[in-house]
Amino acid sequence: MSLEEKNLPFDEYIYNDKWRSRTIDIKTYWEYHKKSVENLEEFWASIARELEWFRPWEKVLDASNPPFYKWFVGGELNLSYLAIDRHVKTWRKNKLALIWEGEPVDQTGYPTDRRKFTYYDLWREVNRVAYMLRNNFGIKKGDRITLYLPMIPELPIAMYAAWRIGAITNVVFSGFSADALADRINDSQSRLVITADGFWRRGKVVRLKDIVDKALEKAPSVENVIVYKRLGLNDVPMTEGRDWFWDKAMAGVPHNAYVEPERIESTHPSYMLYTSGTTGKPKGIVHDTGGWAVHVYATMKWVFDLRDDDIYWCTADIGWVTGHSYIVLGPMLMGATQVMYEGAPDFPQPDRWWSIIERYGVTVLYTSPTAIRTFMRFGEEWPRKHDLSTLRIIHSVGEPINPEAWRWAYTNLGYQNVAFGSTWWMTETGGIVISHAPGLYLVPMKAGTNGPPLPGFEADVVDDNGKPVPPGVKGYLVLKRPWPGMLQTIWGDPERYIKTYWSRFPGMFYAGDYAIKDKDGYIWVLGRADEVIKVAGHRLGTYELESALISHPAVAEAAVIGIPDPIKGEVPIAFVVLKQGVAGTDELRKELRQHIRNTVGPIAEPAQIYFVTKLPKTRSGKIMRRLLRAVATGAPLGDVTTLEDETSVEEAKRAYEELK
Ligand code: 6R9
Repeated sequence: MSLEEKNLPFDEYIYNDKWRSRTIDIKTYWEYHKKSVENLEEFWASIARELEWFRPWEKVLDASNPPFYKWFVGGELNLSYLAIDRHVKTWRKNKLALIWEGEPVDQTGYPTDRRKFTYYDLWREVNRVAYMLRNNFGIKKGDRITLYLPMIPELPIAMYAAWRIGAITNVVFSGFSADALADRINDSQSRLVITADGFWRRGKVVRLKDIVDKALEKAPSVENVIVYKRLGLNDVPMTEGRDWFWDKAMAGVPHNAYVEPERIESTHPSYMLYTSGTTGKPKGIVHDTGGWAVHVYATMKWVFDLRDDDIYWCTADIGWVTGHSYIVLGPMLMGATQVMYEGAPDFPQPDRWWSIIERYGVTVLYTSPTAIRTFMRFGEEWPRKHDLSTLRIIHSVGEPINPEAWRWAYTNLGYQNVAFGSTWWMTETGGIVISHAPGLYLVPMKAGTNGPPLPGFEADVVDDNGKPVPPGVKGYLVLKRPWPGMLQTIWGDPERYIKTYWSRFPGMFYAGDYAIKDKDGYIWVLGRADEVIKVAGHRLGTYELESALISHPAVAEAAVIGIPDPIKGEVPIAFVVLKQGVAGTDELRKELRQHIRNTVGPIAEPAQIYFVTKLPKTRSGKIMRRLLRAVATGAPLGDVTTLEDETSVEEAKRAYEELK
């Protein structure tokens, strides 16, 4: 595929130098970039020195046992200290750190649930929670804690508290089901779960604790559950001796509790986060402490250019990596003021977000293409009702942004007067890798690109043999050097870490994405090259959906693929072979959808289910999902020489056409 085929605006440059950005041409940028990677260790060390270390590192990068790279070896630090204590010691002590707003509104549409925290407020809360975890629940360095919480301040507070004492957080997105939660608790062997009674979403109550109870039937490692009363539901089932409401859990914690931040080795894990890959169960991606902090801090400065007078808002959920790096850690490392919200973009009305931007004067917005496309559909009248002129930087993340969506947001949200980019990275990278950098040197923007790799990152696009492809030719995205925020391993499975990321192209990190490089060296990530799909920016593996379907008694076999969707980017569809004698009715379709919602989560519900009597397979029995994708998208079938039974494709076609 070439750039022209994708209809990308290859040569369209858009300059913008509002708000202090230094706009430079791409040649000058590459000179700067070259210096950063030639002197990689010194480059990263110079940034790391801007943070505060309890003990300096002895070695910036230990590359003696690749791909198990180690960063800032010998150094000691604490994320809770860097995010909070450090600011409390300065004039920022009483600066607003967090503005939170819940979903409920009064008759006039004004939010009724709002909480604001200064850095000092957070410091006091975090100390109390850390004290509770350590003294009341015996949590110590290295223990894993599973956090299954909605978007309420207690989620970041619990994370800082855990990191303060060296515990490893395992956050599970509150949209995942009981089974998905149980898998993640079991694999991480968590001793403690922190959750809430429930939360608001689009005017409905989501009962979270009920889901935890179901998960715990299958997760014996959990000794205690702490339940925050977000809603104050009075019928929450509590298991005696195991479950504690937050206020009870805090029993005996002094109001002015202080917990000395542990001196954590740079290489000690700070968090794990489960993510989907090509095959097998979701992998527990493990991140270190020091490298991650340095990577996130650098990108916070370069990409978001945060200053003390900024109001920053990242619309992601903390249950995904974007929320980890760019809500919980990043803005706090900078001593910034940020907004966090509970709810959905289109409730009570499609201007919820614009009203938030206007009411708090948001200056820097980090959001997703899927959200922008949703707003496009609602129309310009919604953003037009509000004054969004405070915005100076917008970035998107999670999937490729189509040029139309880019232009719409640039015009209707940014008034054609913002720096606006699409930041490429993934759970495994820990932080942004390819992006425009208005806080450093802004190169001309192009609608839909990711831009050049940031300084200190060597990204490239290669062919099947690992050779760089010429400009305009599609290939695989790789990273050619280790970087500070990189994953350390896969929890409990170092072999899989090597195999998944470092075996496809020896010596290079394989991202699993298709990409194109243009003649300026800008990278345009096109989408996944494997069985991962991005549904409204949420990363799912088709394998998880297939396993879920097969676990239903009516199903013999299943193949799931992602197909393009105008709003969500991609949606899953399923081809299902039923067991002998089972009739493929609409009733059963409904039941299977519900079954996926229960076993994976509502975000994974297939857009359509097609019943067939066989799946297209190779002679060796592998499902050829590529052919199913061709059937659903009308693309040419391509090479079918390995296909065992051609009628399987015909049948899939018929099933597809029938439900069109
Ligand atoms: C941060 C995050 C990673 C996958 C990644 C790629 C896609 C993310 C993108 C993008 C094009 C962007 N992706 N950002 N594609 N342009 N700006 O999303 O992490 O959930 O692990 O997903 O998302 O396909 O490989 P994660």
